[in-house]
Amino acid sequence: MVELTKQQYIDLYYYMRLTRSLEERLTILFRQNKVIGGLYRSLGQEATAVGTAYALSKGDILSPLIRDLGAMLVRGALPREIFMQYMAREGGGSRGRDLNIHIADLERGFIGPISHLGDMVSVTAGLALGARLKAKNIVTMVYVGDGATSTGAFHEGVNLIAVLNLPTIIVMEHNGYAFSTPTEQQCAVRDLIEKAKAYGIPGYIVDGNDVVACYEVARQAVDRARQGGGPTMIEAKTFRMLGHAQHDDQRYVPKDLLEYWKTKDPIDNYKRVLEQKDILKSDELDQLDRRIAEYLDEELAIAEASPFPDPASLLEGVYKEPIRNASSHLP
Ligand SMILES: Cc1ncc(C[n+]2csc(CCOP(=O)(O)OP(=O)(O)O)c2C)c(N)n1
Repeated sequence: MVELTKQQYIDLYYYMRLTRSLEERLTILFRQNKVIGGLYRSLGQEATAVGTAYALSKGDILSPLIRDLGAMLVRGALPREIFMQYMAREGGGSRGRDLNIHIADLERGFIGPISHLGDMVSVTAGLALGARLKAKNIVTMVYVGDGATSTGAFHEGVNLIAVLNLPTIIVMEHNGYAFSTPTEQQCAVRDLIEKAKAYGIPGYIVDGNDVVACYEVARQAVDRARQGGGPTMIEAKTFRMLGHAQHDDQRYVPKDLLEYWKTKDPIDNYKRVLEQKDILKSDELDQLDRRIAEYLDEELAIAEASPFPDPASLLEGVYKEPIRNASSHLP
């Protein structure tokens, strides 16, 4: 058992609520046509991202997925950065060159969540190996969806992590669907964690909607990795409560499945835990929600004040060496 302090219990709520409220604001911005490109939500999966990321320490590095905005917030990403990035503003991490949450900051310990289907497993292995060669004791964590666990890239990456006994935690977010494909149509095992045996890695299943359980299982894995015990695979059983992205109305998901998972909402259930444990009362939770809403108002105002990038700067920061005479490269 891992003991949590009162403040840690509150932090876990804060980051889940911040994630959801931030994504709700992004949905409004999307409908106002202010978001450039797609919008990907993590509704229903906030506990997995927040609980696991919260187990890391300063210096550790994680590789999030589009469903792991919560993990990035735990690592210190600011809502204003996320707003600016989605709205392609100059002040965003990629200065309008790339979209949604594709930003990275190794100082704060997160690399850019591209929509990888397993490819970042090897990258995270490389980070852990590099740190080992530099005698730095860090832990890396990589998130993969259920669909991604069926790719060759996933297999090669996990195998390498196992063989090198790297301090890497592989979090499999089993959210029922890969785009519109239910897990049973792309994978013959019921529990993805069965794959861990094939690699010789210890594996644990966790209720991905229980933030404390996610924290505990990740914390034990992180501690073990830091002491030289090697990698762990975690299967977080959760559900994607919205379509793949904003354009997808998920009509292929049976309604009763959604009804069932609605009763397991990670935030609603955790509110009850906090009240039962006498950590926060209902009015204190409401107060915290209001503070988060005000904070997001302020962050959005900052983001909206950021200009769009100057078109003349388009080629800056895209390649390592700026292309001086772009027209000479045209046919
Ligand atoms: C090689 C490759 N094929 C297809 C895609 C398009 N794509 C992006 S995410 C995704 C589904 C991923 O499903 P899963 O791994 O289960 O993650 P989830 O979206 O459910 O979190 C697909 C097909 C891609 N990014 N890369």
